[in-house]
This record gives sequence, C-alpha cells and structure tokens, in this order.
Amino acid sequence: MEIIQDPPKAAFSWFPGHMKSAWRMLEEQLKEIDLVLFLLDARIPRSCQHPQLLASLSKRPVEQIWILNKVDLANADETRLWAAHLRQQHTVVEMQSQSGSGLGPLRQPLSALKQRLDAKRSGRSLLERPVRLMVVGLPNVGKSSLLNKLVGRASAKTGKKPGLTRGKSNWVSGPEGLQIRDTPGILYPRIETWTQLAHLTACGNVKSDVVPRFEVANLLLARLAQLGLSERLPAPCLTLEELGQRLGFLLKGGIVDLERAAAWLFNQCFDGKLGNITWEPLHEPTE
Ligand SMILES: Nc1nc2c(ncn2[C@@H]2O[C@H](COP(=O)(O)OP(=O)(O)O)[C@@H](O)[C@H]2O)c(=O)[nH]1
Ligand SMILES: [Mg+2]
Repeated sequence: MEIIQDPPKAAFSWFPGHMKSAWRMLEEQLKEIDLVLFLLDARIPRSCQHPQLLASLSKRPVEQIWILNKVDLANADETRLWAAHLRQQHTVVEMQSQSGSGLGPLRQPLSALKQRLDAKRSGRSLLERPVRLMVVGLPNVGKSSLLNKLVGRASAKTGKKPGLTRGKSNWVSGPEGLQIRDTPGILYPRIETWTQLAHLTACGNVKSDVVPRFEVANLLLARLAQLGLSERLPAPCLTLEELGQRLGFLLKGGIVDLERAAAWLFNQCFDGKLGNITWEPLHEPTE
C-alpha cells in the first residue's frame, strides 16, 4: 500500500517490505502468464484499479478479463453503469465469486480468449502448450473464492481478513482447458486520498485496525450522506460522535465511545448490513 498525498501515517506503515516482495513475486509470475483475471470489488471499481499492474501488463502479451466481483453487495444500477463503461476497453464479467454466480458468463470469454491465444501461438510457430491463467487483485476482493470455484474444489484459503493467501504456487487445471496458478496474485492498493482509504477500509481491502479509524469512520458517514444513504443508519448522523450518541455507546461520564462506534460502522459495512452500496459510483453525485 502506497499513499501519495497527505499520508495517514498508521496506514502508511502497513507491511512495506512485504508489499515490495509481493510485487516482485507477482512480476515474476506474470512472465509466464497468458491471461489475467483481474478482480475488482464492484463497490469500489476506481480504487481497485492498479496503475502499476496495468502498466506492467501493457508491456507484455497478456490478455485480460476484468471481473466486477461482490455484485451482491453493490448497487445493481451502478454495477451496470460501471460494466458498460469498462467494456469500452476490456472484457468484463459480473460475478459473485463466493457463490460462483457469474461463472457461466465467464466461460464464454475464457473459451474465446483461449482460441485466440492458441491461434496466435500457432501463427508464430510456437510450440503448443496450455494457456496459463492467473487471478489477480487487491486483498479481500475474492480471488481465492474465485480460484476455488474455477478449479471446482477448495484449494485456496478464503477469509474475511486480507492477506490469507501466501506461499509457493503450482498449476492446476481449470475450465476450457486452461491451466491456473493455484495461488492468486495479491496487489496492494496505491492510496492517493483519504476518501480512497475510507472506501478500501469499508470493503475490507485494508485492515481497519491499521487505519486512523475515527477519520475513516467520519469519512464514511460523510460519504453515506453524499450518496443520499444516511437513512440506512439507525438514525441519520454525520459524525462518529453523533453515531455513538444515537447508538448509546457511552463511556463513564457520558463520553461517547468512539472506538465502539467506529467498530460498529465498519462491521455494518463489511457484512453489507447497510444494504447494497456502491461507494464509488461511475459518476460522482452532484452536491
Ligand atoms: N458477499 C460476497 N462476499 C464475497 C464474494 N466473493 C468473496 N466474498 C467474501 O470475501 C471474503 C474474501 O474472499 P477471498 O476469496 O478470501 O479473497 P482474497 O483475499 O482476494 O483471496 C471472504 O469472506 C469471501 O467469502 C462475493 O461475490 N460476495
Ligand atoms: Mg486469498
């Protein structure tokens, strides 16, 4: 994770060494890959895009399929808009990798890509070999879940906490005669603004215990208001202080328990308890 402007310090110190080696490993792995399945969280398609990955892919003969995942947690109309927008440049599939819904629609572009890649190889008189695929995306976007669905068994660990998938990887057989790397490529987000940090925290891509929680929670409350969704809270409120008051989270002397209020808000977001939310609509709401 790299924060460019106005860095929130606690978030900035999040495993810098680990991130660097993860990127180096991913770059190495990409050398043997023909096709990348790039997962984005449908709630935050902007923050899930990764300039470093896209730059790296543009230098190689690698095909891409973009997957808008967790569509069950996003606003369906916004997902449609995002998919149409991204389709201007990429092959896009909408998905719920946890349940496997969306796998059917993924098979068609996979098989089309496989045919194209096979034709390319034979056109260049290259030896025949299986087409190699890799699942790539930010922590917690659903990479391991997708991998398990693709190979039809629980080969990759999944979980709510980012960073579960580690270690050496191998190839496994997937659909359409493709070979799949059995460990996904983890990308660490490049965080340019506090708002982006807030969105990534709400969607579980950045651990909530390493971010400045009160600032992030306040930003999420402000964002809910901006998106016209404050009524999804138990009572409309604009600040964490107010939220804590409304929830009756009080410490001795009537002081609001901001920690508890922030934890409550994050849990509501993680579990989709506030309903379907696209934190990053394609078009920003007008004031
Ligand atoms: N609601 C919902 N949850 C999902 C979906 N895909 C994955 N998840 C959940 O998101 C969390 C992270 O998934 P995982 O596959 O481990 O993500 P990874 O870190 O990218 O490998 C897990 O709790 C999954 O059950 C989805 O489409 N919808
Ligand atoms: Mg994983």
